[in-house]
Amino acid sequence: MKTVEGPEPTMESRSHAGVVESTLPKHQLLDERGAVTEDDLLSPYTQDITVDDLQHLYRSMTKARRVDEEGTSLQRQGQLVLWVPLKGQEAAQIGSTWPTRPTDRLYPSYREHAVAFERGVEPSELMRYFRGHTAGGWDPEKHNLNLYTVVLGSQAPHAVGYAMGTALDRKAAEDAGTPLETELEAVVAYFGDGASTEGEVHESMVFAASYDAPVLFFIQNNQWAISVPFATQSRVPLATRAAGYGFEGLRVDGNDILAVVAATRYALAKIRRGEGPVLIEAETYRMGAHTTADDPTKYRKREEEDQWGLLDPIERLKEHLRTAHGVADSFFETVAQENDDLARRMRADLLAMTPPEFVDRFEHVYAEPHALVAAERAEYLEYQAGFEDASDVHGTAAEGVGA
Ligand SMILES: Cc1ncc(C[n+]2csc(CCOP(=O)(O)OP(=O)(O)O)c2C)c(N)n1
Ligand SMILES: [Mg+2]
Repeated sequence: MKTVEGPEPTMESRSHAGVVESTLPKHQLLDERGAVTEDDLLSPYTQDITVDDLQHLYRSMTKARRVDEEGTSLQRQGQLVLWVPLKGQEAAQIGSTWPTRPTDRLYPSYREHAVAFERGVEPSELMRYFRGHTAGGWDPEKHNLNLYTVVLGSQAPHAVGYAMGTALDRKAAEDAGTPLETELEAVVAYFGDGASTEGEVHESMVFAASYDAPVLFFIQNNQWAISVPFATQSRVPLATRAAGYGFEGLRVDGNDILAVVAATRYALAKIRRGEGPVLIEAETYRMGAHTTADDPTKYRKREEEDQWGLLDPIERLKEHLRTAHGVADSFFETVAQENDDLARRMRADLLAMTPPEFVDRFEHVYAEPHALVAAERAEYLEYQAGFEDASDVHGTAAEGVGA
C-alpha cells in the first residue's frame, strides 16, 4: 500500500483548520440593516407576504424571546429544572414553521420553543416539561409536533420513517384505485450543527434520498455544539453535504426571516411535488448559553458574541417594518406589552402547577399493563407505606425542583 507523504494531521490542526469556503451561495432577502435584497431563486417566494404577515412574524419572534427570558429567570429562581435558551434563533425557527401546513409533521430537538409556540403549544405547557412535571410535554397528535428529543439526531430517522410512511400510504391508496386528493404532506426534521455529525442523521439522509421521502432536513447551524465550534464539526458548510446524498441543499442567512420563509416555501413545494428530500442550513447564532447549566464565557470570545449581536434577527425585521412599511412605534410598544402580560400569566400558571406523584411514573413506562412494572409499582407503594410521612420517601417532583 502506498503511504501518503507529509505530516500526520493532529486533532489540534484538524479541529482548528476552519471551514472550507463553498461556492454554494448563501441566500439572503433582508440585509443586515433590514433592506430588501434580490435573490433569483428565493425572491418569488415572498411576493404575496403582506404587512400583516410580517407583523405576525414579528409578534411570534418577540413572544418567543420574551418567554425565553422568563424561562431563564424561572430556572435561576429554582422554578425550572433546566432551561434551554433559543435567543438568536427566532427567525430560523419561526421562518421555517410558519410556511408549514397543520398536516405537516414536525420533529424538533430540544431548543425549538418558537416552533412549538407557532404550532399552538402554550408557553406554560412547555414550561411544565422543563419543570419536570410531565413525561413528554404536549399531545403530539394535537399539534402534529413530535415531542422534544434530547438524544441528538435520533429524531431524524423517526422523521424519515414517518415521511416514508406517508408516501407509502399514498401509494397504497393509488394502487387500490382510491388515490388521495390531498397534496403530499411534508415532514420537517429539526436538528443542529452538532447533531448533523451523528451517524443516525447520515443514515436518515441516505434513506430519505433512496426512497424520495417527503422530508425537509432543517439544520440550525448556531455555530456551537455546547463548547465545540462548528469548524470542528464539518470541513464544509452543511448544505453542501446534501449533494453527496443526491438531493438539494440550500444555505440561508438564518437571521433573515424572509430568506428562511422563502427557502422553506421553496423546499416544501418541491417536497410536495414528490421530488424527494431537501436540506436547509440556516446560519444563525446561539446568543445565549447552551443551557442554564452552561457558561459560554469559558469557551468563546466576547467579540464573537458582539459581532453576531449586530445581526440580531428581531432587530432586522423591526428595521424593515419601520423603514419599508412605515410601521409606527406604537405597534412595537403594544407587542412588548402583550409579551410582558403573557410572561406574567405564564409565570403565574407555572407557580400554580400541581406536581405529579412519584408513583405516577409507573403509568408511563408502557402503553399496556405490564407485569414487571406492576410488581415494581406495588413494591414501591409498600416501601412508601413504611414511612410515617409519605413525603420523606422521595418528595414530589416540585420539591425536587427548588433543591
Ligand atoms: C447522542 C447524544 N450525544 C451527546 C449528547 C450531549 N449533548 C447535548 S446537546 C449537545 C450539543 C448539540 O449541539 P447542536 O446539535 O449544534 O445543537 P444546539 O444545542 O447547538 O442547538 C450535546 C453534545 C446528547 N444529548 N445526545
Ligand atoms: Mg449548534
